[in-house]
Amino acid sequence: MAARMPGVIALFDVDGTLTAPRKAVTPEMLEFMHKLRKVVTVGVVGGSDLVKISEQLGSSVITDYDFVFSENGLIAHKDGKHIGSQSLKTFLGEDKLKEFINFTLHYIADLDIPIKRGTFIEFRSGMLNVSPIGRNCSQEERDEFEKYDKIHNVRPKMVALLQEKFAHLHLTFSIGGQISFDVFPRGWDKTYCLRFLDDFHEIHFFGDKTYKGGNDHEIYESERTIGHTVTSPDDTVEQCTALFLTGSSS
Ligand code: M1P
Repeated sequence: MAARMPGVIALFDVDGTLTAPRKAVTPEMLEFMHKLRKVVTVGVVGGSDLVKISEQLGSSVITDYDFVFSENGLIAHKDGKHIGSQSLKTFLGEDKLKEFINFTLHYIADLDIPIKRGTFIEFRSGMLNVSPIGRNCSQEERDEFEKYDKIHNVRPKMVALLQEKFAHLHLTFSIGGQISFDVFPRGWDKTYCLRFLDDFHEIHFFGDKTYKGGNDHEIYESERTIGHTVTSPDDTVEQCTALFLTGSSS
């Protein structure tokens, strides 16, 4: 570990960057990350909660990486230890939360889409995850919804309405995956995790949704990071090899 680049960290989004969306990491990518970690500090920052990140990156994820930021860093782990968490419940209070949840569930109840399953709102520590089809749909149903949404804009239309209706709550709505969107207070996007990285003068961030409106946009644009847009996990490996491993004996 002593040979690692001092003050430099490579920080990765999960879906579309280290794995295919909502799929498990490949053994090849795990091996690559292991190799990379020998030359540079490595962290991951995902919009998902720790349970889903562990399903994708493995049950030992919090010790496999130097930093693991779930829910954008609203839950933070360093060297396998919990170092911070944020609570949406404390921040908004029960009344505002209830107002938002009630309205959203009514909206979904009236929504005419081909199929609905269960778990329309997932209550996480620092955010709500809202899914018009319901989170416990199958992989096939999830893929179908994503296609349907691209044509009918179910999520963008819903987000536009909620943004207007709840403007007073100063919330951010982020469409980061296939079937849902995340809702959290302004500023609690992926830049939130940067507060845990004050020891690093060079923060390389890799993500696929770096465009405006994507859930990697704010951290990609941040003055504190050097942003890299990737098109797939293979592209992540290629870009990291060129940046960190070319010329390295590891
Ligand atoms: O990591 C991106 C997103 O992954 C999931 O999205 P979906 O289930 O819609 O594909 C969710 O965990 C979401 O919170 C997260 O931002």
